[in-house]
Formats: sequence, C-alpha cells, structure tokens
Amino acid sequence: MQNEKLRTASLRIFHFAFLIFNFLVRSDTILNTRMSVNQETGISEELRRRFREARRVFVLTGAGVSAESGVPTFRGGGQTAVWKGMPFDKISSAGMLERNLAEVWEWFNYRRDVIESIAPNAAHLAIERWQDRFEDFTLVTQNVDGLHQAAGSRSCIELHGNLWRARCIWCEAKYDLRNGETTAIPTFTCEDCGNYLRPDVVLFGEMLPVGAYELAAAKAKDAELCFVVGTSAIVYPAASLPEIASAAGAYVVEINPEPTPLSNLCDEVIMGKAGEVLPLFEL
Ligand code: BJW
Ligand code: ZN
Repeated sequence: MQNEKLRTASLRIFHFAFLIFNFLVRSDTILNTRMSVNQETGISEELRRRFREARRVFVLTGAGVSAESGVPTFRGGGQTAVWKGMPFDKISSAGMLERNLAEVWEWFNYRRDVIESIAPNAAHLAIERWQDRFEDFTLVTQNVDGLHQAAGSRSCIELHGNLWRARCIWCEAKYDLRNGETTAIPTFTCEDCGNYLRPDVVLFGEMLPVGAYELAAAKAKDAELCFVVGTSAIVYPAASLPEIASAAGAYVVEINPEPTPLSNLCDEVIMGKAGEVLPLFEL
C-alpha cells in the first residue's frame, strides 16, 4: 500500500516535471531566450550581425504582410475571408472555376474594389528598401494584391498570381485589369480567340506559374538569410521554400504574431507585426 502511494506520487512528480520541461523547451524556441535579444526591438545581436553582413537575402511573404494595410488574411489574424457564406478555399478553388466562373469573378471584383483604395504599409516599404541593401535580394510573395509592387519593389516572384490581371482560359493571353473596363467581366472575352477570361491567380489544386517556384527554390537554396513574414505556412509548395533554405544552411527568421508549423524549424522567431518589426532592422 505504502509502496503504491509512493509510486503514484513519484509518477505525478515525474509527469509535472516533464510538463515544465516541455514548456521551457518550447518557449525557449519560440521566444529565443537562449540568445541575447534586445528587449526593445526583439532582434538578437546575432541576427543584427547577420543582417549587416549578409549578401544573399531571401524573403517570403504572405497575407500577414498586407494585414496592416487593411487586407483581410485568409486564416490567421482575426478576420477570415468568406464570400456569401462560402469559405475562401471553396470559392478560390479550381473546381469552383469550372462550376461557376461568374461567381468567381464576383468574388475577385469585390476584392479588387477593396484593395483599390488600400496603400502599402511600413512592412512593404521596409522590404522595398532592402532590395538595394544586399548584393542579391529575392522577394517571393504568395499575395495577389500587388502591394509589394505598389511599394516600389522592382522584382517580386508572385507564386499565386495577381488579381489585377485576367487571363484567357484557352490561349492564356493576359489582360491588365487596372486600366480595363472591369464591370464588363465576366462577359468580357479574349480579343485573340474569343474565349472567356479568368482571374490570373493560382487557385487550390492548380499549378503555380511555370518557372516561378523553380526560380524561388533556387534562390532559397542559395540564400544566407531567409525571412518568412506573415504567412501561416500551410500552403504548399510555397511553405517548402524556407525548408529548402534551412536545409541548405540559411539562417531562417520568422516574423508573425502567431506561431506556425515552420516556427520550430526557424533559427529565430520574432512574434510581432510585420509593419512594426521589419523597420527595426534598419535602426
Ligand atoms: C501577420 C500579421 C501581421 C496576421 N504581421 N503577420 C503538400 C501537402 C499537402 C497538400 C498539398 C501539398 N502540395 C500541394 C498541396 C495542395 C495545396 C495545399 O497546399 N493545400 C494545403 C492547404 C494543405 N496546394 C495547392 O493546391 C497549390 N498547387 C499545387 O500544389 O499544384 C500542384 C498540384 C496540383 C494538383 C494537385 C496536387 C498538386 C496551389 C496553392 C494556391 C493557393 N491559392 C490561394 C488563393 C489565391 C487566390 C485568392 O487570393 O483567392 O493563395 S489559397 C491562400 O493561401 C492564398 C494565399 O497566398 C495562401 C497562403 O496563405 P497565407 O499568405 O499564408 O495567409 P494566411 O491567411 O493563411 O496567414 C496569414 C498569416 O499572417 C497568419 O499566420 C497570421 O498570424 C499572420 N499575420 N497579421 C505579420 N500584422
Ligand atoms: Zn484567348
């Protein structure tokens, strides 16, 4: 009896110690308590040094980088995109395009209307300044809003297309919707072949634009420093880019108010808003 009680008590103590240990290991990874971190900026001395000395820098952005401009994210960050009660992964899917092209256009026309009056934020502007700071700088975005370009980023690999463009479902001719008569869509048809146009974005279940992922993967593999900014990192193949960078030896840094499936792979995780954290690197 006495032995049984002793056994239960030691098991409980062991279990409790295990929980504490787990918590410490996890918070150590997430909060970088092992490093010397500046309390005001949250940026470690190690990362500052790497940022000063890096020649090849790679940045992957997601919806969170545009959140502070007022663009709703898809998953994290409070608002989630729903259109007429339909979750975005249904309306933004290849199947929906085949079933109801007109409704897909309505969804994208609505989003263009929202984004039209929106401006780049401090995160887009910081990334724009980085392009002239490093010998080799690569910006890869999953965003379709065009805000990196609006901020002045000259070269941006768009993995998921751009909602300011349409393309012919048959001959793939592209149309700029910034100057076009967008209210005529979806009845507007291709000038070359007469077929319907669709938004020039990559929907779930569709292939990425030819060469875009391959170029991004090559740059990720070559990078010394890789930033993963404002992405939930669950959509592939985009989420594999930081994995490629890490496997090839890059120092990987995540900037996001929430942890993601990539957080544990990262060398540093700065839990904060992109528009607040990114400008701090230049201080
Ligand atoms: C902040 C912040 C602040 C908030 N500051 N941060 C391998 C395994 C399993 C599945 C697959 C796989 N490979 C491929 C698949 C299938 C699928 C996929 O990945 N599914 C997963 C969901 C499981 N992938 C595909 O279908 C891709 N195609 C493909 O792989 O082709 C080959 C193939 C073809 C056929 C069969 C099989 C393979 C195409 C993916 C296309 C994604 N398209 C969308 C919609 C674009 C059009 C539109 O705009 O409507 O792209 S989906 C949506 O998700 C959009 C985004 O670009 C993408 C990523 O989202 P993102 O950017 O990460 O945003 P959120 O909202 O998820 O996260 C925001 C983050 O910001 C959060 O973490 C917040 O905390 C943070 N945040 N405020 C910093 N101020
Ligand atoms: Zn055509």
